[in-house]
Amino acid sequence: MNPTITAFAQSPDRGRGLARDMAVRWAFEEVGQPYHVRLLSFAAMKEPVHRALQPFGQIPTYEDDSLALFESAAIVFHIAERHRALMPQDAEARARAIAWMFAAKSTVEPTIVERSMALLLEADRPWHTERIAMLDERVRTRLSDLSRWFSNHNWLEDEFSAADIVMVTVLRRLVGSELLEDQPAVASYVARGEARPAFGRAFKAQHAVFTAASA
Ligand SMILES: N[C@@H](CCC(=O)N[C@@H](CS)C(=O)NCC(=O)O)C(=O)O
Repeated sequence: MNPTITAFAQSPDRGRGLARDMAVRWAFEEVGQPYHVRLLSFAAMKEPVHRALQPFGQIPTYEDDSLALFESAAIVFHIAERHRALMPQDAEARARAIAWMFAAKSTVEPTIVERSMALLLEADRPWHTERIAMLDERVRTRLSDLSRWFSNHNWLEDEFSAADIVMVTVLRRLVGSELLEDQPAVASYVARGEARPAFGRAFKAQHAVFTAASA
């Protein structure tokens, strides 16, 4: 049976491909694994039946015949393991690719998400300008660290891997912002990821949900 994932029935990103099922869709497309999608409303995500799969009431989740998983990076890693693809063969390079996945989710993503949330939810607060300046600076630091890496690497490891799926999807939240444009090496890395045919197919599939919901 093909795996089933969950995704937003109505994504708040208005079709920009930022919801975290995007990473999972992209991994499936890279390995050629067909999959089903169960679309959920915000209310359904908070129901006990979904929380049994995702304790925090979020998307995405993954289910196959024997396994249920949550956390997009863990799902991407599982897909890579199951298909023996998207991870370096060499044991040390593989360990480093895993480290990059953790880095994307625990070192890079929090700064970017905190800034996005502040822009979305706190714009009317008297301290907004000062706080955004501080959050911008934190993101700038991470991007400049990554920029050093991408000044002489195309991907996080020698070859494109699951770690790049996780990192590119994290960084895409900054597409269109000066923060990313100011770091051409990182912007080019994101563009390289987006140029992969598998990314294009995943984006199209997620975008179709947005188009159908807004029709
Ligand atoms: N670390 C989790 C984050 C999951 C997450 O934040 N999902 C968002 C959609 S991209 C969500 O479900 N938000 C609704 C909510 O938290 O109520 C992952 O990568 O899977």
